[in-house]
Amino acid sequence: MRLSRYFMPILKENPKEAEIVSHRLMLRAGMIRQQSQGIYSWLPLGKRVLDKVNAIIRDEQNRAGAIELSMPTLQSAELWQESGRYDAYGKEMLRIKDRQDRPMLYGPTNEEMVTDIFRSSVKSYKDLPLNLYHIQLKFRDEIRPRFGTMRSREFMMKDAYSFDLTREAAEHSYNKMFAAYLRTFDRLGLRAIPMRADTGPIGGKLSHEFIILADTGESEVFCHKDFVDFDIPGEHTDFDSVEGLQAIFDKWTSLYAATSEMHDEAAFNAVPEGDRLSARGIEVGHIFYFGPKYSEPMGAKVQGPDGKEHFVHMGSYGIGPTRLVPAIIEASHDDNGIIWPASVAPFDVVVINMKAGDQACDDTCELIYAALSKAGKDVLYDDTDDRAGTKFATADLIGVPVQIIAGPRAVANGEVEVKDRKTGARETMTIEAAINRFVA
Ligand code: P5A
Repeated sequence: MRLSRYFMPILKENPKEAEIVSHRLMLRAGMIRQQSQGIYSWLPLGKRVLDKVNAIIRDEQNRAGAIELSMPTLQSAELWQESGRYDAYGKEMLRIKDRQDRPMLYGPTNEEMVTDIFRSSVKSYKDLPLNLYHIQLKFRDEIRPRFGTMRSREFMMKDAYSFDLTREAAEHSYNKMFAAYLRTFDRLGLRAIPMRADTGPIGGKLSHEFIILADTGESEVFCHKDFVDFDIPGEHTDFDSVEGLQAIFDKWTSLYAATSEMHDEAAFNAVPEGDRLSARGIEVGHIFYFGPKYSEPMGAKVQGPDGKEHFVHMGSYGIGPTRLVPAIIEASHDDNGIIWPASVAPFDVVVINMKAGDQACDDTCELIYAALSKAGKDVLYDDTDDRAGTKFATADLIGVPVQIIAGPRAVANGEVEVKDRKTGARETMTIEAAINRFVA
């Protein structure tokens, strides 16, 4: 991508409305734009990061055996009347009428809709287990939308829904998502700790919130400090192994960890004082087991091996991609801007032409740009005629992990400078060596 032809509206000044660093940096880097309260456009740079986050989420959902579909944002009120949640959901639900005066709503979540899909075609236990997910916009008319896309009214959610014949089987489905979530957040460069949490309007008795520790987090959390160093389930985790996944779940729930709503002061005080971590956190995921809460009122049942009909046991599993992007920034930035983990960086490398119009600089940059693009890298080429200082500031602000800097003096020697955004380390090397670093 040539910066001269890209759309990346950088702000020079700090936006006044942004209270936390991620919101400030997302606005300054031209990643998002507020359209109305708690409703955002994702501009091209932000969209790239969001897409990469979603690709990792999708990859781990698929690995755990979940199957992707796509459900609409608008739902009929009837479904919600069946489950009994239409009235209970309150003012957070955006209610709409269509031209025939039929009550509709902008979905805040999809338990009802997916239960309807399930009951229309699954009739036998032989088709279980089943886990269906999508990545779709949701709307919740939050009282206090704030911090940009961290808590917005329209937001994206990956929501998965599992269906099983028995409670035991449903627990295995829960454990699959539990392990998948640990892997997902790890791949996003985050340490998320599962904590016992309140189930709120989704319901059920068992749930875990996945929390990132951050001073700007909205939740107050309490946990054992050892969670910070626990091992993440590996790439070859067998998601069909009931014992294997149970062992992961048991280990990750063996020590104290709870959000303020579920906090048990006495249990926390039993943790040795030096091991207690009392902090603020950002909830990036939340998983639930609620058994037949929706299947019973909505008549979602299958024939079991005993020939009888059974209401299915369900769980639901949410991750907030549009919250994850600012959460990653909260965890990874410095005074100059964002520092993206390589896995979600909008570009792998930025090539900075320090003297656009200078033949040798232009030729060198074009050569590097072409070679790296051909090698499948996402390359941003700063071919603008901005001052070098502006270019460096922009490259630092948008947080691309590696900068290749081509200035007249180095280029005259057949060299460029390679800068690591995170450490700030700079290295002068031949053009060929700079290319090989990515191509090899
Ligand atoms: C689980 C999947 C649910 O809605 N139903 C389907 C269940 N859970 S939840 O905890 O309410 O939300 C799941 C995740 O969505 C993100 N999220 C938000 N992100 C941005 N702005 C919001 N207003 C918002 N509300 C929820 C969070 O990451 C949450 O964990």
